[in-house]
Amino acid sequence: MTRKLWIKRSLIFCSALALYLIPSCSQKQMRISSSKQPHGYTRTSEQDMRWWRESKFGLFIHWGPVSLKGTEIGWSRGREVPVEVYDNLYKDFNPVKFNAAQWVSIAKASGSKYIVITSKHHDGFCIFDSRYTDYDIMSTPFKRDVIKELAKECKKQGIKLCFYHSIIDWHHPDYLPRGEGDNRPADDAVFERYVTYMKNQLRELLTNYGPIGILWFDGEWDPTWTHEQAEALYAYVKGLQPHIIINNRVDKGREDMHGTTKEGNFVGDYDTPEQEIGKLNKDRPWETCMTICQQWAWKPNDQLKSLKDCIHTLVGVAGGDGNLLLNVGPMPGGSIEDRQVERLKEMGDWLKKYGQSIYATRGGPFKPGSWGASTHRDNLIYVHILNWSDDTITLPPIPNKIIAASVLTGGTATVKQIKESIEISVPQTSRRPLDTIVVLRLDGPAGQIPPCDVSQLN
Ligand code: H79
Repeated sequence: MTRKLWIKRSLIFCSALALYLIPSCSQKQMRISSSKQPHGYTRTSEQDMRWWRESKFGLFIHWGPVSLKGTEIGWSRGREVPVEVYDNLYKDFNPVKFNAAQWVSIAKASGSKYIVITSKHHDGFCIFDSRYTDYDIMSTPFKRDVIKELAKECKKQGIKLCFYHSIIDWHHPDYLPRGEGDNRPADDAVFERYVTYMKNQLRELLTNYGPIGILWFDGEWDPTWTHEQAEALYAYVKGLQPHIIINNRVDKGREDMHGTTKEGNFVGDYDTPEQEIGKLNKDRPWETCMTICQQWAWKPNDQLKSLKDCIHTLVGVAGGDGNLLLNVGPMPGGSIEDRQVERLKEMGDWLKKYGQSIYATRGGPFKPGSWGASTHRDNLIYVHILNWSDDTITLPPIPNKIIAASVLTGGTATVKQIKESIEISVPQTSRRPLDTIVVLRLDGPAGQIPPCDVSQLN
């Protein structure tokens, strides 16, 4: 056992004791901030979800020693990269160009309001200083706690820091089942011991870096992870940070990559469609996570999405009442590719001009489709027209009267409201290649209008 691990292990006992002694205090806080559910766990209150709901746009960051190989984080272990090679990459991980201030500035310039970074992916590598393992950033030649530096900068620049934390951990000797190509015997592995390890690390993450916005769990699908463990984990995390938001991947209710949660008493505050835009849903909060290229972790010459793709995704997501968590994978040297930074900046520039039609809006009432999407706030509906097949777009009727109309993206529009429909015509010169946004002012709140289908003839 290394000296560091010895010190780490001897500290486990003290922390465990401290944890045993404080629950009454944390439970008290929990009751104030969250509503108690019949099954003894808590859900995050609407008030605590509000900052995230209104943010609409976050930056996802997948990073680790695997960037040295340019293959996928976690998944390439035992596939493209042999296990022994993968598990030793950290010894060469020295991202000297890492600059927390720069990363946070990039996030801010993109218009995102929160950052979710992989504190640990399925491969088990910890990008933070953990006393419970030597497989962490402090054992690399870099020896700097990336999370600590980011936390400081996020606080300084006013952006929420959040963690992606994988329940799957193919590196930990007690995690079961073993990952692909991993031939270590499993006879001595005790899964419960792994759960304790994970909880200890979550306590580090939730006590050493200030307030954390979201815990974004993943890798909940192995049969070793159960609903009972999920309930306990949810309550544990809430006990440490009562205001934190926790995604649905903490529990077993997720329905494949659509990320919706099936009927049942599952814990988790929001749904998580992956690499696809979620369907309009105003009852259950959701967030699409999507890569800016193809791979989550950095890959040389990966295919970058166009600005149009990115904006259409953001608009489609907002129009469905969701959030967008757009992912970048920094390079092994510690910087983010210039072309990705440029794309993010372009999104930020667009949001600076038209962000009022995205931030703090809700989705609908006109359901998103190939024509575009709509968002609303108070008495305003923002009609985002993304594709034109005709001079006029026909929307279904609404109970409210339209008392004024304008084009946020500049130019003119003619809006005709009749009993059967709303007809919007925008001349060629007023149409914009990314998104033409027509603002309808109603005689009452748009939030009360039930979602309605837009004919696909548009
Ligand atoms: O962190 C990102 C992904 O690494 C993680 N979730 C997002 C947020 C994720 N974990 N699992 N999955 C996504 C599903 C992965 C399926 C696949 Fe595969 C991985 C398809 C291709 C690579 C498994 C391995 C199936 C084929 C090869």
